[in-house]
Amino acid sequence: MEKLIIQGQPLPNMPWEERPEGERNVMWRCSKNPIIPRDLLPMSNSIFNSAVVPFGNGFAGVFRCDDTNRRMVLHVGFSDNGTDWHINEEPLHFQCDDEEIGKWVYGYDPRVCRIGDKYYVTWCNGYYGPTIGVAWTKDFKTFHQLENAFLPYNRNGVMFPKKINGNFAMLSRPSDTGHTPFGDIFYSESPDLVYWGRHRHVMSPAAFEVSAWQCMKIGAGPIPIETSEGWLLFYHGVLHSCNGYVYSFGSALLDLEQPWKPIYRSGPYLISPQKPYELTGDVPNVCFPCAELHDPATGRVAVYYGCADTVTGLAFGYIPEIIEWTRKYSII
Ligand code: BMA
Repeated sequence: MEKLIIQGQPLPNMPWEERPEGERNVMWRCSKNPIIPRDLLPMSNSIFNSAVVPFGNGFAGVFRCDDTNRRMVLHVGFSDNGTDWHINEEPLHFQCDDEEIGKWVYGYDPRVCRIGDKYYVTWCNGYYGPTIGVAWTKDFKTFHQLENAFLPYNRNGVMFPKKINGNFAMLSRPSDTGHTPFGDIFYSESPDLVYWGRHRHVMSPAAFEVSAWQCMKIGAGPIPIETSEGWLLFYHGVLHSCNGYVYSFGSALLDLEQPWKPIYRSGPYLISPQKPYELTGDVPNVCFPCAELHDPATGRVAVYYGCADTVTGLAFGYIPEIIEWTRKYSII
């Protein structure tokens, strides 16, 4: 690999721990995991599958907080260091010009993507079944909700951090009304964030005899990271075991100009449920990444992932090593 160029704003203050002595894997967990407990809010049952971005001198985020009614709601949070979070007790309320779209039903698994001076939130939005809600904010106080991107049923809407071919771009995973037993990643473009089209297929689940952790369904995770080798995408994959679904995550590299074309895709997982807080909780055996922070100069990346649908964890790695590993163990 020629010298890798990684795009993004400098982030020397991002959360970070060096690879522990004796650690052989390409990514490793934060020693403070889980960094967000389930009951950080007085009325939270669980806080997981959440999204964070650099904001001001620190970080801001949109968090999936299921409450003690077990309703799926979103909350805004702030942090100076990316590991200790203050989450607003009041749920996030979107402003929307159209009551039909703005009527809150449920929302979960948010992603936050900065493009220019706006932060776009995409989430799984209840509208006669799950679909992809879209909103933007500049200050993490007022959020303006736009049209849902797609017809139901869809999940895991993940925007690219810049326009592609002059259009906004998003990955998503068409689904069903329940715990979908299938799922491919697709790519779509929009000139105005209202009308989405030019749908392209990106990746299907892998054959179980090739890479079983991702053999039932897959879905995009954090906002893709632009590098000179392609878009680095972390994505989750699901194995249907005799004990239920198991969610792990791996990595892929997508073509820069045609991101629906994967270049490499990891056969092995990067992180799979192995620690007690990943193995046990409201939904056992889940590692579900929704956000990342990275520092281009050092190549450091920190991935935020939901653990057992209950708490939030953080895993670290070096982007050049992850790309090299993805290439070396690619199943493409
Ligand atoms: C998926 C989504 C995620 C969840 C996962 C495991 O279908 O609902 O929010 O983390 O299942 O339960």
